[in-house]
Formats: sequence, C-alpha cells, structure tokens
Amino acid sequence: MSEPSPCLTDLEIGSQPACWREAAGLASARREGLPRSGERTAVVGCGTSWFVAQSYAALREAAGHGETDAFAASEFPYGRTYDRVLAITRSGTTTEVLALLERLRGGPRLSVITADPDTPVPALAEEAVVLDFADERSVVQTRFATSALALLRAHLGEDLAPAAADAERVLGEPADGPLAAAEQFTFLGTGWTVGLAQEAALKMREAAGMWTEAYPAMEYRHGPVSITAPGRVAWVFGAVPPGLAQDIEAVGGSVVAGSDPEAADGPALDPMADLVRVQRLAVAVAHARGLDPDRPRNLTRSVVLP
Ligand code: F1P
Repeated sequence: MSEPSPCLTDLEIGSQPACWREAAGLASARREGLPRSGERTAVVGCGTSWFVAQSYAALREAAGHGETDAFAASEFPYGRTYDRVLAITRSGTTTEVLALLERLRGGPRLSVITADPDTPVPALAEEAVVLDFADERSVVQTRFATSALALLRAHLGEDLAPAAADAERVLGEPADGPLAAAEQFTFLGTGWTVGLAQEAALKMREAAGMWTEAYPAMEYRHGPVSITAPGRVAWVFGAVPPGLAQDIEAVGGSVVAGSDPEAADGPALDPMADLVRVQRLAVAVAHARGLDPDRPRNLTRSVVLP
C-alpha cells in the first residue's frame, strides 16, 4: 500500500507532544479556572470531550482531590449538588453543553475548557481556560482532547514530560499498519484509562467507520469476550489485569497493549501516547478503506441543535 500524503488529521496528531507541553505549562501558570482540591466536582462534555471528562474524573478522585463525576452533558443529574461543574468543549457551540451551563447558572461554580474563546461558551461560565493553540481544523478531535487532558493531569501535579516523550517515540515509529486489516477492535481500560478506551473506540468509528467496542477491562469477560475471534483485536490501555491477555488469546483474539501483560510494574508507555497509536491507526484504516479522515461520514465539527 503506498503512503498517502499527510492529511490534516495526521498533522494535528503529530503536533500533540508540543501541545501537551504547552498545556502542562499553562496548568502550572494558572491558579483559577480549574477545580480546586476538595471541591465536589462534575465534569461534562459530549463525545470525545465526555471521554476526557471521564478520564480526568477518575484521576482526580484517585489522587485524593475530592469526589469527581463525569457525565454526558445531556444526562446531567440536576438533583445533585456540586461545588463546581467543569465543561469541556472544543467548539464552544455544542448545544447540550450550552443548555447545561445556562440551566446551572447561579448554582455551582462554572468553568469551561475550550479551544475557541469567540463562541458563546466563555460568557456562560465564570472561568474559561482557552487552549486555542490546540484547536483543530479536522472535524475528528485528536489534539484538543489530549491537550485538555494534559492540562488537567498537570493541574493534578503530574509531570507530563514523560508522556510527551512517549508520544514523540510513538510518532517516530511506523504506524501500526498491519493492524489495519483487523476486522474488529475492543478497547479496554482500568481507572482513568476507561475514558481513553472509549475515546479510542470513538476515534476508529469516526475516522474510519470501524466496528469498535469499549469496556472497563474487567467487564470484558462479562459478555464482550463473545465478540472476540481470530482477526479481531482487544487493545488494553494501561496495566493489563492478570490473566486477561491469556483469556483473549484463548478465544483466538490478538492482544495489543501499551504495557507488557507479563510485567507487574505498570504501563511501559503512557496511556495517552498509546491513544496516539490508535489515532494513527484510525487514519491508516480510513485510507485502507478509501475514506478521507478529514471528511468523516455524517459528522460535523460540533452538534448544534435547533
Ligand atoms: C464534541 C463532539 C465531538 C464529535 C463530533 C461532534 O464537540 O461530540 O467529540 O467528534 O464532531 O462534537 P465539542 O463540544 O468538544 O466541540
């Protein structure tokens, strides 16, 4: 297969290490706008932004900064009480997010992370963090989503330098081309990588029209295992639970993981860098299927409802 020239999506995927470093720098520079330690927090978004919310919520709560929930903007439980609601939206125009912020006005402290300050969303929140350097021309989100997560991880005190270095390493290697022939992918994760698994599955669907599924890793045996067969892949983000790789292989599936399933000492590759592998694979699958990842089927940059 001859290599097509890089598309917009490819170029944006390739810029992620630099974007993550910039986002991490922004996190250390700012004191306002993001959830403070101890605040009971809900994080909301749609599509990719919802999956970023899920990953951050798991990380923040695990790091001891307070109860943190993540919801699709359309499913917010208005009966609950939060100190802060953080909305993530690249476009700043997604209808469900705007409606939620309008409805919550006068209640919890409202923050937003967006790529575009010239949209309705900053005025609906008290505090806005703008990642304009990570905005995208592609419909399919890659670098805004991961930069938002890089910002939030850095705000929790994480050093993002190793993740950016891992992503650079991934980008310096050939894409996982042989996997493009697989018939189906199931993405799995634990803790904060469940959100990454959901995002990986969405990316393959959006960019390549690929049949994908995503679950918490320990849920795999509770049904999803019935999908696995030769020619189908189970891709595990973060640490692989003991015995899972063997169970996937026992039913004929191929295991892909950012960490060595045999190693007990955690992931070798930062899971966000592992997501970069999937983004590149999604582009490769799209090209292999004669699709243009810059023009994903049935999608627009944001969903604006009448
Ligand atoms: C969220 C989103 C994208 C999705 C699609 C429609 O947008 O759902 O994740 O890929 O293009 O919009 P946003 O609120 O983050 O701008």
